[in-house]
Formats: sequence, C-alpha cells, structure tokens
Amino acid sequence: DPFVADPERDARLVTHTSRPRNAEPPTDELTRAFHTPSSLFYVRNHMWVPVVGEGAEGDEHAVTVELPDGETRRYTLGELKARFPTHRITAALQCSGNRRSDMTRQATKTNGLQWGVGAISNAEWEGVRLADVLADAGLRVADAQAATAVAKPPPPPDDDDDDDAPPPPASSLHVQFSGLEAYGASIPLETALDPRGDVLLAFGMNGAPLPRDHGFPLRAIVPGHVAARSVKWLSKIAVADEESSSQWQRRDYKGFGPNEGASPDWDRAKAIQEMPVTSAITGVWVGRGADKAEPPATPPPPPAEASSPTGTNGRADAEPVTLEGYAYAGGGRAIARVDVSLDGGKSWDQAALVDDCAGGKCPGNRAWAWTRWRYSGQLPPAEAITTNTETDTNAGGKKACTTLVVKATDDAYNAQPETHASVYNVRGNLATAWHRVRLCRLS
Ligand code: MTE
Ligand code: MO
Repeated sequence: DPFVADPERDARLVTHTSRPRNAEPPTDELTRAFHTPSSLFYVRNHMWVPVVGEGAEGDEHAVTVELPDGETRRYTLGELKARFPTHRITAALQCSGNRRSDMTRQATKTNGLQWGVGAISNAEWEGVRLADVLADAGLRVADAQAATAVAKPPPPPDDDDDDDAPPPPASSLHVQFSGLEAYGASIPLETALDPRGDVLLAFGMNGAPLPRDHGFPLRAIVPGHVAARSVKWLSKIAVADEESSSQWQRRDYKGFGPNEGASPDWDRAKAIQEMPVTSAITGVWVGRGADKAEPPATPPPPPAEASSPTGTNGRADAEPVTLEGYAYAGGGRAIARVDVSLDGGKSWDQAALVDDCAGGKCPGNRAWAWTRWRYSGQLPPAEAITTNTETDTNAGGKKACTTLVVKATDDAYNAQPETHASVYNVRGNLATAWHRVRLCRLS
C-alpha cells in the first residue's frame, strides 16, 4: 500500500478523496490570510506522496537535467542551493478543476473531482530559477534551436545563394518535468526562459521547507500557469522537441468547445498553460454589523450553505451585507476590477481590492498572486425582489431569495463568461463563469 506513508493532514481540509489525497481549504477560511497557511493549502495528488529522507534537504535528493542532444547533468539539492541565486515570489496555484462543481450544477455532467471554490491557494515560494539551471547545464538557445533543426526535413533547395532558412524558434521546444511517483507535465521552453517569467525550482514554501504534500524536497513553480505544470517531487527535467507524453499533458488538462460533448478531439485541443481570469465569493455576512470593516468573530456559514434554509439569519428588509472573496488572473495579469451584484446581475457595483502588491508584499516580476476583495452594500428589500430572485416556500416559511454575483476583469480587460454552459467541456476545466451564491431570507 503506497499510501501508508502519506503525511498527516490538517483536519480542517475538506477532503474529496483520501487515497490519493485531494482536499481544499474550508470556504470560510480560504481567504482569511493573503498567504494561505501551508497546512491549509489545497492538495491535489494523483498518486501517493513519495517518501524522501530528511537528508534530501541537502545531498540525498538530486534532479537530472537532460538537454536536447541527450547530454545529462545531475544537481543535488545542496548544489542548487549553494550555486544559484535564491529567488522568492508570491504566487497562487490553481487547479484547472477549481469550481468544477459549479459547472456540473449549472451546465451538465463533468468528469473529475468536484471541487468547490477552494482548488486555489496563495503562497510565497523560494527557489532557484529554472533558466539559470538550464544555462548552467549547458543549454544555449541557439544549440537548442539547432537540435530541432536537425530533426526537421531540410528546406527545399532554392536557386539564389541566399542565407540558410532561419532556425526554428525556441517555441518548438518544451521543458518536461517528471515527479518521483511518475506524474509528469511540460511547459514551452520559451516560458522557462522568459526573464520575467519567474519559473522556479522551489524548495521553500511560506518560509519553511516544502511540506511533503506540496512536493518536498523540490517542485517546479510555474506562476500564472495551470498548477498541473508545477510538478511536485521533481526528479527529472528534460528539454525536448515535444510536450511531455503524460496523460496530464496530452489529455486531462485541456479545454474543448461546448459542442464537443463526451468525446472531444483530445489531440487537436491545446494543453492549458496560462490561466484565464476568475473570482469567487468566499464569505457572506448579513445583518447589523455586516458593514463593519472586520468580519464578525464567529464566521458565517460558507456560501454553499447561504442558500440552504438553515443557513439564513436575516429578515428580508433592506439590510447590510458584506461579501468577500478572491480574484485571480493567469499570465501575471493583475486584477483591474471586481464587480459585485446583489440582485442576480441586474445592477452592479465595485468591490474594494484588499490586496495591493506595493511594498514588497508580492515579490515577483508580474502579478502572480491572488487579489482578495471585499464589498459592503444593502440587500434589496423583499418587496423589491422580483426578477432574478426566487421565492422558496419549501422550508415551511416564505423566503425571499436573491443571487449574489461576482465577476472580475484583469488588466488586459479579459472578463469571465456569464454562464458555465458557454464554456462547458466534459473535463470541467476552467469553470470560470460568474460566481453566484443564492441567499435566502425570511420574509
Ligand atoms: N506533481 C506531481 N508529482 N504529482 C501530482 O499529482 N498534481 C498537479 C501538480 N503537480 C501533481 C503534481 C496538479 S493537477 C495540481 S493542481 C498541483 O500539483 C497541486 O499542487 P498542490 O497539491 O501543492 O496544491
Ligand atoms: Mo490540478
């Protein structure tokens, strides 16, 4: 049983499967801190957690780097730490399946773990730059380009004594990562070499060595990209002329047209790399005191329960309400604006952005972190609730219900789709539609 050696986990995590471990932070704790405590950071394991001895912090763990010509170079962790400059970045990781359960509920069946809003977390990562290590291992972009040129048929002869055809771009090469337990994925070499891309071989998380669940002793961190590329328990890095052949590169983490149904054309679809913009509501407070700057000491029920008969507390008059949550855009794009609606999308207002990366709070070349947001307003009174609201008589009493909505816009003016149906794919990937929470009150 390869799972017997899996680490102890925080009891607060909401477990989807325990073997392998897949769990997300409870919604009411998800955005309590800018840096998700490592013990609450979501866990997405496809297999068991490899056992690596304590000495791995030094010389007992090594990563092998293989260049396109087949040359290899081995680096112990101790050597990586000693020979390369250390970098720190704050970056969110988000699974492509985050909010998949919303897509299932609002569109139709999806295959995969039915994550809530918590397959995302934010941490400070410490490590060395992949680009520095590749250069040290002997990778020269020109060599790399020549290596692929050899693999391609020669250009047709032409009559002028012109220059040779230009070498193929570095974009035709990929960096393949392999983990100790056989997971693998890849990124384009261009991503790895982007001087502002901050791709790390990370050994630290939130100021401590990586916890075992998060890749001890070494993982890739590819900020702004789907977390599936941030391979944990990293043992091999290969620069090659094709993507990783793993199912996680060639199959699972792709998106499809909403028409493609249960048997999409896997080979035609592009592997997910940079993430689109998304946001979610993680807390709702209703009633007196809800407009205070600080949330009440007793946390409210998580949003999933805000719509259940027992999860309601207010009366359906005009009442203060406070919402909070996160917004995140991939590719290092910053969050420009967060729009909130208290009436199902009829009218909108802007949330305050809680996190601001000024003052060295989010080290890194681009906006890799999430942005938490907060909004206080007045719920529409019951008599004003007509469209986009529902009356729920199931619970014995009459309830006036409204739908709280959030959507974010990034600094390239990318916005979230209104519906999950419009981005439906059988894998339930990139479920980034407007996040809706139904809120019912006694009337
Ligand atoms: N790396 C290895 N070796 N094995 C895995 O199962 N899961 C990937 C990625 N790297 C995985 C992996 C996926 S799909 C995600 S979402 C992230 O790790 C999750 O990282 P976390 O568990 O640190 O949150
Ligand atoms: Mo994932």
